[in-house]
Amino acid sequence: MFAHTPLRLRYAAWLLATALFLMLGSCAEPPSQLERIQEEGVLRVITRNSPSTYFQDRNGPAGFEYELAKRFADHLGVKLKIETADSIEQAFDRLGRPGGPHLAAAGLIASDERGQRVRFTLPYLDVATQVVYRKGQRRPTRPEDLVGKRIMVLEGSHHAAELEALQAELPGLNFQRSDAVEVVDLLRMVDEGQIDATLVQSNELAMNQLYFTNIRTAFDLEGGNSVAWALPQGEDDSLLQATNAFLAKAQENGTLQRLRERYYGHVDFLGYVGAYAFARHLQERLPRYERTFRETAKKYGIDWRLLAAIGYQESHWQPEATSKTGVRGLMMLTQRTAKAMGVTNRLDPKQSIQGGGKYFVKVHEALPDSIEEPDRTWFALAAYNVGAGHLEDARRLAKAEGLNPDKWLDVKQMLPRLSQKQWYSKTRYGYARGGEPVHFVANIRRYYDILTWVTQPQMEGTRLARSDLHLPGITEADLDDNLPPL
Ligand code: BLG
Repeated sequence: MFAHTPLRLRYAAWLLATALFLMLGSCAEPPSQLERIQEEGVLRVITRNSPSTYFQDRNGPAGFEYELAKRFADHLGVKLKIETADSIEQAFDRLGRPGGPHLAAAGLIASDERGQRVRFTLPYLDVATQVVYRKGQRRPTRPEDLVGKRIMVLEGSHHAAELEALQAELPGLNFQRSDAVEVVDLLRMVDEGQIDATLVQSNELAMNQLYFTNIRTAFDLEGGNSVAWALPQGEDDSLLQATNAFLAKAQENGTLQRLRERYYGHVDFLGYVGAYAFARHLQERLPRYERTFRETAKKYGIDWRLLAAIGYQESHWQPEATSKTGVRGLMMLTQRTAKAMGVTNRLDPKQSIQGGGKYFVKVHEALPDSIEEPDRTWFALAAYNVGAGHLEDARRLAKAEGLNPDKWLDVKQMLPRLSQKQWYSKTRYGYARGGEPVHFVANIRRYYDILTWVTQPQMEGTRLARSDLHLPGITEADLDDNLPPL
């Protein structure tokens, strides 16, 4: 039909269309910040290089803030570009600059005061401010008890603001601010007695407790705090809305819960006493065996921290350990396994670690090819503990139930059946304490995570400096004494 329309008219129609298009184009809003980010394909996030935010672990970049930001970038379909700030102040400063980061994900407390400078997203973590002091000192129980103490906090931190607020009521209260230290330095200073107290966020304390044996919690300051991301001030709220929608979803679908559990769950897992015991064992025991763990792991091409985690689960790194069933040594070898691995003395820690490493690799290699990593590692751990035969029985039970015999999540549900007559009577290898490998694997995974965490490169200095300390007169028996309750 259009073909029969006179050319003049067609031309007029085209002109009209073009004019309309141009008009619409000139009236159209400029792209929003969110659209620009998506167009550019990069989300720039500023954070701090610290245990509770961003650090390198065995698989590359990690940290609560990093992982959450990475998920947000993935959600937007863009790349994540991380920059790190040397101080909290610097993070705030750079945030406002042209071409600066789009948001700060740096464990920031969303205080009213800071709310004047930045726009905070929905909170994603509730924390308390905890006052910590050195074990053996009189425990402060309320703000008044801090008068006359040597206290230091980070410059520009919310804790500095909290102390200033307290000063209004307690004029005798003094404290120092420093921008030359990190939270871990403050904790070390309390641990070593250079200062009497500091203030930390409960999540940061949870992560750092594993290094410091002398740190104790005095009390929590009143009123909880929320941690949130910060965006620069501005009219355009497209990014803020996208961020809040993302955070709300992460809360709803359990992502936030999983991240909290992964990064701050160590202390819940170990318990407070267990966390201090672990810190002591890390200082006093691990250095004696670390070289053997490293050398053995290197020989077999595995991560030394996995071997060390097996050793911690088996004996808490004690070479003379003996189980109720007569299995012995740091890596808890049965007599038969020890013999097969060429171990002549199970109580010799070096032999035990080498034999344990060799055995782990042997059972790992012997697993069916259909089992892939990381499950393959969990299966190998289970075989280390319960034997390959019983593990095979559990895999057969899984298959019969329509579950996947190559997935640890499925097979671990079947293992406990090996101790129930109705099930084990029909298996090839019969009865086994099937619940044990389930706990065994779960604990080792957790210890492996903890060890990865405490041996990450930027914390290595802390750990090594401390383990080099010569503590005269400390015996194994002292280490096993019940630790005093907090
Ligand atoms: C493991 C052996 C496996 C053996 C299984 O027992 O010992 N692993 C090692 O020696 C490293 O070789 O498998 S089999 O050879 O195929 O039969 C089954 O016999 C050791 C386990 C036993 C367990 N700890 C390493 O994980 C143990 O001591 N359990 C008892 C704990 S308690 O005393 O009741 O608390």
